[in-house]
Amino acid sequence: MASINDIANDFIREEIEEFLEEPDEITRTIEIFAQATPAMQDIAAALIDGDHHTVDELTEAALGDGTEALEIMDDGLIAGMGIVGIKFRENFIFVPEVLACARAMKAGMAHIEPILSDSGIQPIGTVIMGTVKGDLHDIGKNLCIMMLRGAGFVVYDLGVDTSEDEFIEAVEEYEAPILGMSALLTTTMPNMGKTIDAFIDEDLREEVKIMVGGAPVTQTFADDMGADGYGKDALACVALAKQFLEAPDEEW
Ligand code: B12
Repeated sequence: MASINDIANDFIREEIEEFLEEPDEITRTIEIFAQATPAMQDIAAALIDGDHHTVDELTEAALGDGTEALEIMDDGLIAGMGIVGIKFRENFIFVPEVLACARAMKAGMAHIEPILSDSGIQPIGTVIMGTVKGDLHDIGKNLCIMMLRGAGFVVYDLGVDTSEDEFIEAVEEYEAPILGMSALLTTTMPNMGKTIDAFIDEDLREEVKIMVGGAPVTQTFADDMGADGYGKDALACVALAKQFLEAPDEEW
């Protein structure tokens, strides 16, 4: 088992010691950062600090040094956002600070997006993606979109606060066989189920495979609302979309 002293970055160690209280979260966070390189820890630290200039510079430098875009995404950006999420939940920081961290996340993503989105292969299928009505969180959805594009999917991004009608119109307009919905709030999660019901009402449910995701969403919730699949992260999102294409009639 990794120890906090396996983490090279002083700021990350202090953040864990000062702000994390749940034993399992402490263990998980230490494991994540102990296996990350010092350069990735520095990116995460700058993100936690809401310093978009430094995230921008360090991400560019890491790519220049040959670090894989996926490693930067997982060990730097997402790992940093994990600590931000815990501090926000425990009221150590508030919306303005989280917005600064989100801006820093986007500064890093701007560098890795062209790499992850550039598949260089023939398009393999079309996916509609959006964050559900009432929900403005788009970081996770955007990561999924990058990875889908990198895997060769054509993705139409409906953005945030997407209504049932907007999802239906997009699926019809682009004749998309796959729809992905993201939700980060327990209050907006039910809008996924409402959207699925709207597809049923329009007699379009058989035309599209629907996958769902977002931090509070679970496999059980996805099953209960009648989704075809649930993905815990961007890699799972791509895997699901590929499965839907390869065997469209199977249950997932
Ligand atoms: C950043 C953030 C914000 C930013 C959003 C900026 C942006 N452009 O997205 C801002 C500051 C705007 C914000 C606002 C609010 N937020 Co907020 N936010 C967060 C935070 C800290 C991080 C979310 C994030 O980006 N995570 C990183 C990404 C990479 O992870 P992810 O989104 O889960 O996505 C991954 C997977 O879930 C999956 N995935 C995502 N979508 C999909 C879709 C498919 C199809 C698939 C297969 C997979 C998949 O793949 C992704 C990549 O790996 C979370 C904390 C948390 N633990 O999640 C709170 C959190 C979600 N927010 C919360 C709250 C309460 C709010 C506000 C209500 C606060 C307020 N008082 O105003 C508002 C709501 C605004 C609104 N109407 O949406 C709560 C929600 C609690 C709850 N039970 O519902 C959380 C959990 C914080 C907490 N209290 O613990 N927030």
